[in-house]
Amino acid sequence: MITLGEYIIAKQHDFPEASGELTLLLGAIRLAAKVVNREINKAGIADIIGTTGLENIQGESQQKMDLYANDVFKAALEARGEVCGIASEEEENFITFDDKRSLNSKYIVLMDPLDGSSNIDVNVSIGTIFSIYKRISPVGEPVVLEDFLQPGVTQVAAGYIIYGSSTMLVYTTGNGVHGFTCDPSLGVFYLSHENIKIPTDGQIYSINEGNYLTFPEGVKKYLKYCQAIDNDTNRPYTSRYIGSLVSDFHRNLLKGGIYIYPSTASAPQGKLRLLYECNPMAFIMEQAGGTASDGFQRIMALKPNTLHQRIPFFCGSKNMVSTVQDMMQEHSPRSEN
Ligand code: AHM
Ligand code: MG
Repeated sequence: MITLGEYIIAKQHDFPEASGELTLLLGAIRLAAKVVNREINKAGIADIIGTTGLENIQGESQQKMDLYANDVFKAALEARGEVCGIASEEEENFITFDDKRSLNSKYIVLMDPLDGSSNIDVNVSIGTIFSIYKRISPVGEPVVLEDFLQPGVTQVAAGYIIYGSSTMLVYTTGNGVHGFTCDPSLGVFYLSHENIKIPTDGQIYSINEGNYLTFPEGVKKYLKYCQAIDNDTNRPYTSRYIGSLVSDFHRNLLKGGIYIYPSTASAPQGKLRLLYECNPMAFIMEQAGGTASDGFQRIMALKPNTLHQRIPFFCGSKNMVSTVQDMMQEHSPRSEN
């Protein structure tokens, strides 16, 4: 039985220049995950479900647990002094940690502290998503916006925690994707899924089909393709949509499938955030052998413009994403001209 802490230290040797800072940083995330997990597990009996009556910067209603998780991760990251700044889906602006030790650290963290949190009231799995970069501003100075607007290809590490029927932490540092399951009696994460690979061809598609009428033509065509009967390709595929990105992603990662959140009439750029949701999931997906795209281009190659930027997201088994991309291309305004 290998614990997450032991595994991270063992893997540190993959990086000859490693100073141990990333190891401590991942340790802070692991600790915050355990605290949030404990609170989520008693959500039904404590006064922590429901909304705060407030909205976040994107005009979405904030759940009490959104804010709680945000505070826990922020405090854990600040306390260890291994991070010079963070940006969060729940914060309007990025935050500088300005004690001397933090200012001298080289890492920044971007996070969605509690994704899919509207599912908490009904006891459905939710998650935390995080992404780690090296700052580009000089060490010793406060972080600047440009530190956070780096393309996903520069990520040093990314991961998620899924608070589900069991709690798991899945992460990559660019050397494969590894999953750890929490033993609740000990509060310890043990290695349970080493080197996860997504099947090249999957049979599950995950999308909020209620928005069908305003999907791009390429997506509509792909959905009809998924539903068509064809023995050779095992179609029709199975439709599964929890409405909790981490859970939908995790299932598809293990079983093979595609997750799509395209542009819709009410969300012309899609709903998901490039920095807090799409880039980290794209890094994990690529490391597992899959693909993540905005329908046309690789997600991780995009240069972000703003902290809370949204982007259409097509992510999963390589051949599935490639098929839908071809259909998007075929129906793009450029190819129709
Ligand atoms: P959130 O960050 O506000 O929780 O929103 C993201 C969530 C994802 O977890 C999920 O995949 C998606 O929103 C569901 O959206 P919809 O209800 O429009 O299908
Ligand atoms: Mg989210």
